[in-house]
Amino acid sequence: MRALQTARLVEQVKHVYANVAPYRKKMQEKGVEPGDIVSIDDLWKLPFVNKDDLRDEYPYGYRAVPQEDCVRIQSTSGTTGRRIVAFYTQADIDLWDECCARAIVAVGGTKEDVVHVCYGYGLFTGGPGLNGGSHRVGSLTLPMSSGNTERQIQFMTDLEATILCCTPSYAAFLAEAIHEAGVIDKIKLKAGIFGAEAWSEEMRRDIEKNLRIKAYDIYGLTETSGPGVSFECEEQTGMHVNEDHFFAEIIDPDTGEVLPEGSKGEIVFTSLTKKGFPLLRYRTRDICVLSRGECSCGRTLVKMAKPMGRTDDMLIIRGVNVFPSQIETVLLNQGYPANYLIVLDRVRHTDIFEVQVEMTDEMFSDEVKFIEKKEDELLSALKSMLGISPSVKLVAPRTIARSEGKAIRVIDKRKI
Ligand code: DLL
Repeated sequence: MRALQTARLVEQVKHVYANVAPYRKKMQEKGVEPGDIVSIDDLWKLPFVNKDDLRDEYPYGYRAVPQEDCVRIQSTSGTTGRRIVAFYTQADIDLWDECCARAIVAVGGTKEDVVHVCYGYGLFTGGPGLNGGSHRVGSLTLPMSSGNTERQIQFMTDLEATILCCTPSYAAFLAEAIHEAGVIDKIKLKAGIFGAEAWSEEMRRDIEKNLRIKAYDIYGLTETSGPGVSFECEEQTGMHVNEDHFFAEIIDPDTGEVLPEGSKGEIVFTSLTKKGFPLLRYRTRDICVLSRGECSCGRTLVKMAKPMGRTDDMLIIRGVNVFPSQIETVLLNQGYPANYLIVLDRVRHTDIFEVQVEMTDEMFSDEVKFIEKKEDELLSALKSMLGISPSVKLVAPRTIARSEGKAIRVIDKRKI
């Protein structure tokens, strides 16, 4: 593995240096040249890349091949300035499919299976990633995308889906809907592959009990390709990293120093094989631990624990990445003051997302109809910015508590 990683890294550094001007500049500033990287052990010499670097170079700065060699983009949610667009060559899609196929095989998937994918399709990587993995395995793939729960249940029962792929919160919601519809005995699912957001062991137990399946975790991010960077096996004790494609390091988020195995810190990925959008030492902002013990499944790939939080202010709500600044942008555009509070909770495994917003003195009214109209307008603006709907509550001027220090914008009561 180390020999393979070394060979791939050496080639990848040459490719990035030759084709990604902003990264070449970073290397020059650090005084490191491609010739200095002769082994995977030299990785620490390379500069980091972070979300802001990618945003600053939106959209093409980190693309490393000509446009005619790219066949696809995927993107993170967010406003234009906050969006990240990842480019894929056909070979990049193939290796991404391969990584997701490994996740399906690890939960017992074969070509006999019917894989029901209700991650979103489109710019989000969840649907396309698991869809490609399922094709690669040769399973019958149901490209359901998200929403329309009644139709999901109908296809799941009629086509006898055996593997479910969606966010853990949607799995919990589906389980409830299936019980309410009284069709649990018609469900043939045996496993679920759930990721894109944090979920607890308690949530795993509930989903397993309610859907009568084994529930497995999967991790990834748009910047590295999407789901399939790491995946859980039958042991269910952390996710094996596909480290022949994505090399993982744990660093101290304050100093950038690489930490020894078993330490808690920020997980950083280097893409060893992708050519369209090959990021070296990408800082994910996810807090994590890596471990290299023996696994009963026989895989020797390093394992990462479930992410334990983030070092930035990004929230993941119902699987969707949300930055408080996006909400602030909408409020300012709509003429509201930037006095708001995001309140998050998790009730019966579903995220509750409320945005409380102060009205100005001029817009304040005690007429219920007027307030409801304003709330609806704000809701649709927030929905189009975020891609998910919060419940919007307009409150009287000066009722949101002011802080003496850093404003408290988020109250997250979810226990994950
Ligand atoms: O969420 C890719 C994905 C799709 C992963 C489907 C798994 C399944 P992004 O939208 O770019 O990509 O969000 C990436 O989501 O940095 C983590 O903070 C978080 N995340 C992803 N998977 C997990 C997980 C997709 N299993 C960000 N547990 C990452 C906890 C996760 N957090």
